[in-house]
Amino acid sequence: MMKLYWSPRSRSFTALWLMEETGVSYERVLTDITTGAQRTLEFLTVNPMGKVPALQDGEATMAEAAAICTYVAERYPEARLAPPVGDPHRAKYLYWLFFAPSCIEPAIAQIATKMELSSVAAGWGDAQRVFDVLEAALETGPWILGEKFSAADIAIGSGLNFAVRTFKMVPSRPAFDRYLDRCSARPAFQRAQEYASGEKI
Ligand SMILES: N[C@@H](CCC(=O)N[C@@H](CS)C(=O)NCC(=O)O)C(=O)O
Repeated sequence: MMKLYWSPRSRSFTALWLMEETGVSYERVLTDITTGAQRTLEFLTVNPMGKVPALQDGEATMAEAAAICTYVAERYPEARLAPPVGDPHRAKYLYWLFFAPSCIEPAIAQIATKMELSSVAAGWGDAQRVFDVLEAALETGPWILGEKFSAADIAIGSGLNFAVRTFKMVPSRPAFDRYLDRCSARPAFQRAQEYASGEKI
């Protein structure tokens, strides 16, 4: 059984939502970052970065929420969270999975720190461009790839949810609201939120 190392009120939400979407049993290993549990030698062997979420699957260990989304979607193909190799949707699927940590995350950090950078040099351009591109992609819906929900929605949806709803750093837009309403209506999202909020361990 996979072990998911997680902490309430953290980016663990993405991996919790993912695991809940698979319908597969998994073990949640509480690694409370407010107590320093992420700095124990035992945890550092799972993720030397000392950050949650992290995953252990038998002898394999890994971290980084978007990488966990990619890995788990492939480990459980029956959950249909990834277009199979050869499916033309796979290109955009991988694009959006990488867009979450490569563009949404730094755009949020840029807003939080008011950091000024050349948009030509910054890999994500700038926050305005990131959220404009995302808005255009979500205009049609219902999901980032169109009709089919995928692990890319988990990576994108949780990043957008943090930016727009949890931390209110990014002003909402009608397409974001419609998309986030659809994400948060999913039972797996709601179960993950119970853990992520600290309501349930
Ligand atoms: N790039 C990582 C970021 C994970 C991350 O920053 N986790 C934070 C909580 S949101 C953490 O574990 N912080 C504990 C620490 O740095 O000591 C991912 O996307 O999974």
